[in-house]
Amino acid sequence: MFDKSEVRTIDRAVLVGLNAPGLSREENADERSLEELAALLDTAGGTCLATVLQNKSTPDPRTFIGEGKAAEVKELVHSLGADLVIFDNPLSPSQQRVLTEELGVTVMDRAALILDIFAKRARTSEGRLQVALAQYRYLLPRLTGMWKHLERQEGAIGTRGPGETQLESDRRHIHRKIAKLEDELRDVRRVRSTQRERREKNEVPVVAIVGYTNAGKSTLLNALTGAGIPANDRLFDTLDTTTRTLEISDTCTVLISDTVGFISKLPHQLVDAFKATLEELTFADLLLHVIDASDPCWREQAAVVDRLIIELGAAETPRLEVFNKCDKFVGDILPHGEDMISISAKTGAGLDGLRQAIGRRLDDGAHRVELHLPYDKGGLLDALYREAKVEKVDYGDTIEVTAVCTPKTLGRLSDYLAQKGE
Ligand SMILES: Nc1nc2c(ncn2[C@@H]2O[C@H](COP(=O)(O)OP(=O)(O)OP(=O)(O)O)[C@@H](O)[C@H]2O)c(=O)[nH]1
Ligand SMILES: [Mg+2]
Repeated sequence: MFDKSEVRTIDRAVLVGLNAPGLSREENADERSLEELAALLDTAGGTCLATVLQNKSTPDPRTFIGEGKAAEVKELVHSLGADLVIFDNPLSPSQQRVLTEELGVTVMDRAALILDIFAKRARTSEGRLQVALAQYRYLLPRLTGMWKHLERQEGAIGTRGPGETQLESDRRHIHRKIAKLEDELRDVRRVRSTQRERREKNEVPVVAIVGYTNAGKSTLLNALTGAGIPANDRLFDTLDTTTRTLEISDTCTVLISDTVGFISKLPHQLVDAFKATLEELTFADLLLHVIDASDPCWREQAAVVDRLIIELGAAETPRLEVFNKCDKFVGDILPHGEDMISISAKTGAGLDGLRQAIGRRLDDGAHRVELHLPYDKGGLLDALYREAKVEKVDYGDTIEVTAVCTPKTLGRLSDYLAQKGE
């Protein structure tokens, strides 16, 4: 069923947006958001033939853009030979149905296009599960419309005709599918939580890289760790989380993860379905919010990311704002201040500063020290194994231990210090 909704490589589309003061920022469209929609279409393999931006005080409940404008779009579709119309704003299932009928070609909204891109990009089984779940959730309220459309064609009016029966069984089928996918994702989550427990036990701090799509998250992880993740100039290049270790100093190592990118009007079905992946954010010790400083819309993009971080329950997590692509920045001064840092993941500029900034937030001031413990104080060695990272133990005249300790542990052992580390 989903194959049909996929954007095929030959798809030639007219993009339509409605700018209405009554709509919320997330629901509204303007020239910039239409440009972004064209980039999304390009990512999906389609071609943009024309864009139409309608200004109207409030959306039309039936046709969204109004009867007159709908007729104009129909005309345009016809003259350009388009086979698809994509709305930048979210359409209700009934508006989508009406518009499909009136325009005579497939009509979808931005959410459906994003779902399509995710479906194409998903590589791992987890990614596929998440996307399938989001697609079914998106489809469910739209089923009615699909069958009503058929009923009318077949002339079956009123009573529970074949279409309605089909609708019921389809709905049950999809509910079953959703339940099954949720089960499978729960299993994935269980694996994740064991991994997390292991990390917590090891007390390795976790850093999550978040940000708008195409901001340079994967490029940054590659630059810091040589992770070798593909980083292409297209939207939603990364859908799977990659985690690597990063040495901040010789006593501080962190785990750092690349995550899926955010975008304005990200379908909430996707956010829900990707919660397992995005949970990385909620248990991270530090978020690196990567912002493309060379994009004139970086403020809006950063605001979208901020809102999603709150929605995902990570509002309290400490955050560094990382202004990336400063090699391409054209303004006067880069944003600066506490918790802000400018870098270029591409040229490497500012990466040392970023490492230090991460270190300042996560390094608990641990030191590598050598301790000489008398044999009758063997209990201290047990304490060290519990509280510190013991690297080496030699049994000579005393128990000679090399360990990385926090200042607190060190305070109790200062009598036995042989020689201070760095
Ligand atoms: N000029 C410049 N380009 C950069 C920089 N960092 C990343 N890029 C480019 O920006 C594009 C996107 O980079 P990615 O690292 O894939 O971005 P991402 O945030 O991982 O994107 P998604 O995975 O799609 O969400 C690529 O073409 C990178 O080469 C930078 O510092 N300067
Ligand atoms: Mg990426």
